[in-house]
Amino acid sequence: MKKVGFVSIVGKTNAGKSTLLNLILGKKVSIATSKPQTTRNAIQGIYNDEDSQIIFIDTPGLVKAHQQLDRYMNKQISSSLIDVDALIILVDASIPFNKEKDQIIKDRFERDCPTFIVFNKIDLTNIFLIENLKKEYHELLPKAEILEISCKDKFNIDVLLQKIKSVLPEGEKYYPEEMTSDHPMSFLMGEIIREKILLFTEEEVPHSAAVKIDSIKKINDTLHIDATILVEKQSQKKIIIGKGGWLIKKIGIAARKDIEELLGRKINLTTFVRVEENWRDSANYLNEFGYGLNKRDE
Ligand SMILES: Nc1nc2c(ncn2[C@@H]2O[C@H](COP(=O)(O)OP(=O)(O)OP(=O)(O)O)[C@@H](O)[C@H]2O)c(=O)[nH]1
Ligand SMILES: [Mg+2]
Repeated sequence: MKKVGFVSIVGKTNAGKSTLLNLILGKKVSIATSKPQTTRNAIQGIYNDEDSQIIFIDTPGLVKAHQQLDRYMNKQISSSLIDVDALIILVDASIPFNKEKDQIIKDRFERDCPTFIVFNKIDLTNIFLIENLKKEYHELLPKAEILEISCKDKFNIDVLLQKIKSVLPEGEKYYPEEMTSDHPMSFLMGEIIREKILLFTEEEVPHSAAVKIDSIKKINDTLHIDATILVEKQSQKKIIIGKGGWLIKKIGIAARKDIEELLGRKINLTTFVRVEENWRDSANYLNEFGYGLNKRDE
C-alpha cells in the first residue's frame, strides 16, 4: 500500500504553480513563464516514489471572465477542485496582502480537504512581509497549514512533499509508473511552441495566441511536425512572423530545441500562422484548439 491521492495546485496567476509542478516531477509537463496567464488547461503531473503516487493538478491562475477562453480557464480551476485529497494554494510571497482583493482566495478555494497555503518566492521577500502574510492568511483560512518555499532555490520542496504525503490516504496506484501526465505528448509540443511565443512577444500578443499540432509524421528517421499558430489580428501575425520572418524563425528554433530534448530525437518543425478574429470567444475555434466548453459550462 502506498500513499496515493489527487492534489490540486491553485492560486493567482504567476505564483509559480507550473514551476512547482515541474520541480516536483523533475521534468517539464507544464510550461512556465513570467507572463501572466501562461497555463490555460488543468494539467495532471504524476509523481511516483517508493511509498507514494501523487497526482498533482496544475491549474490556470484566477482570471476575470471576459471571454469564453477565460470561462474555460475558470472551469478548469473549479473542476480540478472536485474530489481532491489535498489542496495547495500557492501564493507569491513577494506581493503584499490586500484584504479586499485576496478575499477571493477564500471565496474560490476554501474546501474541507487538508489545505496548505504555500508561500513561494521567499527568495524575493523578507521576514516582515512573510510574518504579515502569515497573519492575514491565517485569518482568511484558519484551518490551513502555512509553509514557505522557493522554487528558485529549491527550498523546502521536500518538506512540502512530506507534509502532503502525511495527509493522503493509503491505497493502490491509479496510474502506471511510466505515465507522467494526462495529456498526450502532442499537447506538450504545442505548449512549448506557445511558451516561446509568450517569451518572445509582448502585450496582447501572448494572450491572443493559441497553438495546435496538425500532424506528426515519421519520414526516414526524422519526425516532421506541422503546427498552426492562431492569432486574433493581422497585426499580431505580422509581429509573430517578424521582418523577413526573423521572429517566427527564432520561435521555431527555440521550440525545436526543447521538443528534441523532450523526445531525445531530431525533429523538423513547420509552423503556419493563421488569423481568426475573436477566436477566444468562438466555440468552434476554442474547440479546435483544445479549449472546448461543454454547453452546460457556458
Ligand atoms: N524568484 C522566483 N521566481 C519564481 C519562483 N517560482 C517561480 N518563479 C517565476 O515566476 C514566474 C511564473 O511562474 P509560473 O510557474 O509560470 O507561474 P504560474 O502560477 O503557473 O502562472 P499561470 O500559469 O499564469 O497561472 C516564472 O518566471 C518563474 O520562473 C521562485 O521561487 N522564486
Ligand atoms: Mg502555470
